[in-house]
Amino acid sequence: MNVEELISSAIGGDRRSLSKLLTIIESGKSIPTDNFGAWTLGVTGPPGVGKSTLIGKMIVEWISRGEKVAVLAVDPSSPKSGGALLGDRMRMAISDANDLVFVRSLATRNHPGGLTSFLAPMISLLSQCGWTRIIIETVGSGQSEIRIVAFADRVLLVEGPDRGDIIQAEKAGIIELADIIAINKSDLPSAQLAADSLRNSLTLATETAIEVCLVSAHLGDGVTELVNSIEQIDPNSNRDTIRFRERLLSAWDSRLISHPQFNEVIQALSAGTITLDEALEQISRPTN
Ligand SMILES: Nc1nc2c(ncn2[C@@H]2O[C@H](COP(=O)(O)OP(=O)(O)O)[C@@H](O)[C@H]2O)c(=O)[nH]1
Ligand SMILES: [Mg+2]
Repeated sequence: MNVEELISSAIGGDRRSLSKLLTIIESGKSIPTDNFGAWTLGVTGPPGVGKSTLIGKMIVEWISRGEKVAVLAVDPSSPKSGGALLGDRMRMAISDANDLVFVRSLATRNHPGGLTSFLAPMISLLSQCGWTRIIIETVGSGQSEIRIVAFADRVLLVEGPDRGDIIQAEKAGIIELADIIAINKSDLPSAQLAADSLRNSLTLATETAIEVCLVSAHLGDGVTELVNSIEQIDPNSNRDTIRFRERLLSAWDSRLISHPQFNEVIQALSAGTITLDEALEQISRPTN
């Protein structure tokens, strides 16, 4: 099948065609996609806080509301299938779960220039194929993850009951990107304290109130309320500026790193044959 045939087959619901098209996009080829104004949510937070487990629970909630959920997991340890995200019991309870959930893992290590140039077309394609809730899961621990999550129109920061992690997120600037924060593992005793102390520090630090929800992905507590709040997020909030700043920076980085002379210029710099200004001059010249 050629790309056009794959697209119409994917739009018709064929998951293998959709997977193939995502692989084509990931390999750097561009495919024609229409932008349907996709609904996107970035989910970020430190490893182990329960992002994947929580996403699984939110998927169940969305399915019950008639949505179809696709997950792009930029987290090497994340479950690779919708069934694994939902868990066996849930998968059996939702008989057509497999038609309503789609999961794709993306590895950052394959893409030194970042995932920037792939995310937008992937999101468009998924939306074109009828996926109404598109989730991007990423470990929120560094600049590149912040940039990935900035590609979503809504951002959920997930934290555990450990105050230390939350302080890290504050330092990394992730909280500025977030529309809503979920403190997961509310079944553990320290969660309430973590939520209270975060709420306090947020009221001091920011003018606009960011909602802090307590949830337990294990028990399912607070998940309906969390999804309700996420649905009410206005994607054109004042966080837009921060997001577009990150999107622009990541597009810039990715262009720089994929410049054919990038390595050459670094060599020349370390050999002392050119100055930093000359280096910049060389790699900011357009290549095509
Ligand atoms: N106690 C408790 N553990 C949880 C909860 N949600 C997830 N976990 C556990 O936390 C660990 C990491 O979960 P995972 O979803 O893979 O986290 P991720 O790395 O953020 O995606 C797993 O062992 C989960 O079973 C919760 O609500 N309560
Ligand atoms: Mg995960």
